[in-house]
Amino acid sequence: MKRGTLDMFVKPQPKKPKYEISREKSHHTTYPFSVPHLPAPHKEQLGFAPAAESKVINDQRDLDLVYYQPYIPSTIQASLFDFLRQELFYYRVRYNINRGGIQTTVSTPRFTTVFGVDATSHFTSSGSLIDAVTSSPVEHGRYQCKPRPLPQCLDELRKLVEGTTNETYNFCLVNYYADGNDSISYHSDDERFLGPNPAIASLSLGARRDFLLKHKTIAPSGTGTVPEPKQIKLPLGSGDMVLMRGTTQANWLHSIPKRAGDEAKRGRINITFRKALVKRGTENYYQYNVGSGTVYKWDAGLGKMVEWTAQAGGRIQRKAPKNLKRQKTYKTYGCLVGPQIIEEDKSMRHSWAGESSRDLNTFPL
Ligand SMILES: O=C(O)CCC(=O)C(=O)O
Repeated sequence: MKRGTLDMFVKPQPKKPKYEISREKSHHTTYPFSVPHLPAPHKEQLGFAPAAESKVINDQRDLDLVYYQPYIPSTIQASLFDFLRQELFYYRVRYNINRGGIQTTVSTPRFTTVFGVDATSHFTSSGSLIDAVTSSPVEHGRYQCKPRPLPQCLDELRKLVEGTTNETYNFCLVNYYADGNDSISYHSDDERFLGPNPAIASLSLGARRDFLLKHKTIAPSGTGTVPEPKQIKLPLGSGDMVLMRGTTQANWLHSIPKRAGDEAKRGRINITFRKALVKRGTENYYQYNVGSGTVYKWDAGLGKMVEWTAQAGGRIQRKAPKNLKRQKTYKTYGCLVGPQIIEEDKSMRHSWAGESSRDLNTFPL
């Protein structure tokens, strides 16, 4: 037997990507590694989006959704998922908060990454940050975080979605749910830095997962009982897009709950396009979606995200993160807590950070 043949059986072999890799790449000083441009067949097929007519869902109080089932053509749903999972860099963010005087570590139960900058600044085509009004370079210290421009592959999607939804976006948040244990708890994207009635376009790729919506608590009026709006479940499949607009964020909460079963094991990517108006939005999005932690990259041979470092030409494989052991349900906040580590509850994060616009009658920027 030839030397190396045995190795083939022992070592996991890198799998060939199921998409054509473009030679052109997006580079930026803030990227841990460069990101290939969208494969040409993807770009071509995106010309056929939206792949289905949209359905407006506004038959419930304060709800205004536009649902495309699907938005991304079926010809590229799977390979676009593979491409974005393989080529982007992800984070598993942990952050500390002080809850009632106790230092607690919050662990985000999914991989995240983010690109963009709020409306007070722009990126030039060469990747420099300039002031949106004066066009001079952004002064040192405007941001504590390091904003990143959208790589070409996500910028192409942004332009497409802007054209369809008639809205403009300056942020792209990406979630990767590795399996059914990854989730996002009930929250609304109602931060003040998004302005009143923000439009958020949300694209799904990969495993089908339930998207649940429920109305925020309605205070009883003096004139009798208010009919409780029904909860909604949209079984988001690969390629689907939901536009949440109007009064939806101010009044409704949404979540992707944990799931058992094989479908969720396929992994799911969610991409949201949003528009942050002020620099607080930039700080918030980078803090909670990049943090200060380790970079993760998909390892096709191992079939999981692995820690990535620039040393040794890129990949250093360490243990993939294990989901935190559930220890106790913390009823008040509806999330899982261990001794001092809890899984993220986005709604808690906003109110603790004083960023929720829920209890404000005005809209201070
Ligand atoms: O994964 C999804 O569909 C929802 C993501 C979400 O709610 C968020 O990023 O705020």
